[in-house]
Amino acid sequence: MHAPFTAPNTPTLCRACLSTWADGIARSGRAEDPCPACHKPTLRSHPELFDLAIAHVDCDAFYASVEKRDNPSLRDKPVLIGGSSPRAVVTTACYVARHFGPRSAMPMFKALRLCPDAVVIKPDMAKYRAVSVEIRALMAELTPMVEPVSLDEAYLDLTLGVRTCPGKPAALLLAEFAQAVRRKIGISVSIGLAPNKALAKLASDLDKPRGFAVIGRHEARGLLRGMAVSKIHGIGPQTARRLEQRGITTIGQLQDLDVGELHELFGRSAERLARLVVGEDHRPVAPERVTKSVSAETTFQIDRSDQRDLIEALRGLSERVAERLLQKNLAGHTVVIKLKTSDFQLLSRHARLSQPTRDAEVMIRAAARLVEREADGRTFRLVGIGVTDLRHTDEAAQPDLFGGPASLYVKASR
Ligand code: TTP
Ligand code: MG
Repeated sequence: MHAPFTAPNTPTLCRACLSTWADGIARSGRAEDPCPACHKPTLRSHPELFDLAIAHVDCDAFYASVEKRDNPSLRDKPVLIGGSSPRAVVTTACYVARHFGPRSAMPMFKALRLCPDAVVIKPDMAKYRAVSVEIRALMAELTPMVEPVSLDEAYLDLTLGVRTCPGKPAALLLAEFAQAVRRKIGISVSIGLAPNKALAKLASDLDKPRGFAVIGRHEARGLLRGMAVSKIHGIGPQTARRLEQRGITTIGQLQDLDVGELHELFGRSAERLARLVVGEDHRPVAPERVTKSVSAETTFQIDRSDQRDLIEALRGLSERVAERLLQKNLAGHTVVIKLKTSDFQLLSRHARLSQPTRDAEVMIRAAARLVEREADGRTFRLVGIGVTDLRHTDEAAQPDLFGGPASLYVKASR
C-alpha cells in the first residue's frame, strides 16, 4: 500500500466524491482516514498531487474483469483466462484467483492445482479489443496526448491540451476518468501519477487493484532504492539474472555505482540507466502517428466492368474501413474511391460529405454515385475505397456513429 502523507497542509483529493483541498486537511495519517465531505476512506494526499501530469493507466486483471462484467455470477469467484489444453498458460488471473497463487504466464495445470475451484474462460480477443477502444475513447476526451502501450494500458500527458476542463489538475481529471471507466464500461483501472513515464508506470502498480498512486520528484530516488532491478524500464529477466550473479538485486545498489561501473555493466545504455535508477526519464508521451487516411482495396481475380459488381466489391471494403475508423476513433469527411483499369490506368474520385462519418453505409452511398459515372463499359482490375479529411469522432456526425440516417455527400469531384 502506498503510504499516505500526514502533514496537515498536504494537497488532498477524494477519489469518491472528487473534493479537492489544495492546502490539505487535518488528517491522522492513517490510510483509512475518512473524507470530511463524503466520509469514505478514499483520500489521496501527496505534496506534489496537483503539480504532476504524466499518468500511466492500467486496467486491473483486464480480460478477467471484462468476463466478470459480462457474467456477474462470476464476480466473487476465482477466474482464470486461458486455454484448457495441457500446455495452456494463464493469460489473466483475477484478483480472487491470485489470492490462491495463480499468476499470468503460469501453466494452467499448475494454476488449477493451486486453485481447483477456478472458473477457466477462453480469451475472447475481439471483445477485449472492443473494450480497449472504448477506454481509449474516454482517454481521448481528456487529451490527444495518449500513448497506448497495449490493450489495457496507456500513458497520458495531461500537461497541455486538456480538452474538457482547462485548469483542472491532472489528478482530479484522472480520478474522474477512473470513475467514468467504472460507470460506463464496467471495469476498474489503476492509475499512476508522476513527473515522467517510468515513474508513472511504477506508480500504477503500487496500489492495484483500483489504485491511485503518486510518485513525486522528491521521493523518487528514495522509493526506488528498495525496489528490484527488474522494475527499471529495459531491465528484463536476462539482465536481472546477469546483475544477480554480481550480487546486484536492488535499484539502490545501481544508484551507488559510479559511471565507470555502470558502463562496464550496461555499455552504451549506461547513461540512460544512470538516469532511470534515480527516477529521471526524458521520454515524451508519444501519441500514435497521425493518420491521414484510412482505406482498403482489392485486386480482382477476373476484371470487372458491371457497375453493381464494382459497388458490391466496395461494400465489403467499406466495412473494413469502418471497422478501422472505429478502432482509431476517427471519422472521415471525404470519401475516396480508387479504380485501376485493365490497362493499368489509375483513377481516383472523391466526394465530400456534409459531415464526417465512419459509417460503411454512408461511404458506400457516396462511392456508388462516383462509380456510376465511371462504369461506362471499361473493365477494372482493382477497386479501393477510403476516407480522408479525418476528424476525431467527437466531431463526427452522431447519427452516423450509431447507424442512423445517412449524411449525403454535397460535392463530388475528380
Ligand atoms: P497486465 O496489465 O500485465 O495484467 P492484468 O491486467 O491481467 O492484471 P493487472 O494489471 O491488474 O496486474 O496485462 C493485461 C492483459 O494482457 C492481461 O489481462 C492478459 C494479457 N497478458 C497476456 O496475454 N499474457 C501475459 O503474460 C500478460 C502479463 C498479460
Ligand atoms: Mg493490467
